Amino acid sequence: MAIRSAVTISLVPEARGGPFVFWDDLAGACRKASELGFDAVEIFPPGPDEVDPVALRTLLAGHGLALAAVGTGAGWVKHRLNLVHPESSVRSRARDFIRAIIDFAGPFQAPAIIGSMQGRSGDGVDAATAAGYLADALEELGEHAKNYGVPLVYEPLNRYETNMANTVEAGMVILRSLSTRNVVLLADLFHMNIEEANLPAAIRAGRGAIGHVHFVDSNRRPAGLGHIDFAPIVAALEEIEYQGYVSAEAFPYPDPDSAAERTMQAFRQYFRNDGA
Ligand SMILES: [Mn+2]
Repeated sequence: MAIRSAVTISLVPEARGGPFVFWDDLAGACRKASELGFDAVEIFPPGPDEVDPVALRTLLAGHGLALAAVGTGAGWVKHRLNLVHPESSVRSRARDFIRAIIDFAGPFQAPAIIGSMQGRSGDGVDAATAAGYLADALEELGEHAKNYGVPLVYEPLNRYETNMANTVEAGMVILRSLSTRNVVLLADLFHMNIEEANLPAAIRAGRGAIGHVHFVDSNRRPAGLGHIDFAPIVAALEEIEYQGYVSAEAFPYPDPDSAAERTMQAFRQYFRNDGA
């Protein structure tokens, strides 16, 4: 199994302005992704019940695409839910939302991603309490994902978006504290560019823990349109025998089709498995 390419599609109007390559039109985005040679799409849905799984299966099969992963961030963006909220009813609804996304994505052999739904400590929850809430949720949801033979993906974010885990190492500390072994990390090169001292070293240290990659440049534009030096990062991913997706979670800069094309150019340039 080689490293595979994916591209993001947002179906959440409230996320407009966010780092997603394609927007709103699932069928059109799948057609374009397939034309450009992507292996898969990563979907950011408004909720677990808002994409018809039968229609999605037909669409993916028709375009020869896999589902790389499904984001859960609409729970935060649309409903202001998160896993470390001071109110237990909100935490519980956050878990329900993510569990339902796992149930949607699982039959496609796709993992759910916890990014913004991790919330942050402060505002009524101290750091230790929040860490406990997050760990409990990862235990339960990670075990739930096992029902589908997929991991649960946890994403460290930069300091402006969370204080739960900002680096691969901080993410690994959380993973090591869990009894479930079914949670993996998302290495998002945009967040890492802000937080890591050395991106290739952080990836090498994440061997065995990194299960998904957001392939994006320093300014959150498509790979190649910022100042990240990708060659040593790709070498580190190959060195740790990373076998997941590199998924373009980037601004649709200068427009969605061009962003997808630039990403595919970069993918072909850097990853050996795509006929470059
Ligand atoms: Mn990301």
